[in-house]
Amino acid sequence: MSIRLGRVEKYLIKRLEEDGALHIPLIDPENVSPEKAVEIGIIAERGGSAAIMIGGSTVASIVKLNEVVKLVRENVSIPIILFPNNLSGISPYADAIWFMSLLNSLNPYYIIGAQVLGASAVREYGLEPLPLAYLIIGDGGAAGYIGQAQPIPYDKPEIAALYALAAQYLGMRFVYLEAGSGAKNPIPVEMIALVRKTTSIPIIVGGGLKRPDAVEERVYAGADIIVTGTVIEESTDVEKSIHLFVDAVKRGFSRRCKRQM
Ligand code: 1GP
Repeated sequence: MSIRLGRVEKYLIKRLEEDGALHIPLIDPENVSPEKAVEIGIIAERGGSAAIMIGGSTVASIVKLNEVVKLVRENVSIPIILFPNNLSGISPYADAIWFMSLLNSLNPYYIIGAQVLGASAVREYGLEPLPLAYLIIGDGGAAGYIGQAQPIPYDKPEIAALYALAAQYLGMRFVYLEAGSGAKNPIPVEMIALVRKTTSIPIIVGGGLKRPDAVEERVYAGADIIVTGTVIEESTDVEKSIHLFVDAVKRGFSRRCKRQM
């Protein structure tokens, strides 16, 4: 019996094959109104982002989450992927969910407890689960605090690489290096490069990415998917912001290709 990939995962893999690296904006329903979320979604789709992620470390209102996901779903056709902080991050209106385990948490609830409690809702809602290893790097902001992480130090890339390899061996199909929303320093390029060298699953990088050049360098180092949240939510020109990040991802990937030739 072979693993049958779902529609969203197939789509992501195909876009990765075609475009090399991808940009995904993250919308936190605690930070933006449903109308602003729709605006970001429409502009992101038009601007070349691959999907929309919806979630946040402190999402508590399932009503608010559902409202945002539903409205974005009605206006945008790229996939909506939930980024849950807990059971309150599961909405029936999305396409898929990062079915994630916070591998470096000290609390088993965030490694497997919430997943056990949430699995039947994921099935009942028809959400596509995307198996994801979630790793908190540095202080990890609210995600690190809430998830009771034992954060991987910025200057210990070898630990992140070993976690990522273990995740791959456990059958997880994506790994997320998380610096935390609004982090002062994004994930170091040396860490991304070592994780890339050590594993073959797609690497998602997020947290504290505010400048296109920082995004370009992280894609050049080996990141496959770049997630930006705060910088787009707070932007006064969402269109320009999305355009700059999508372009930076493209530049980073084309430089990586040239280096490999
Ligand atoms: C947080 O990695 C994401 O979970 C995005 O972080 O809000 O800093 O872009 P920012």
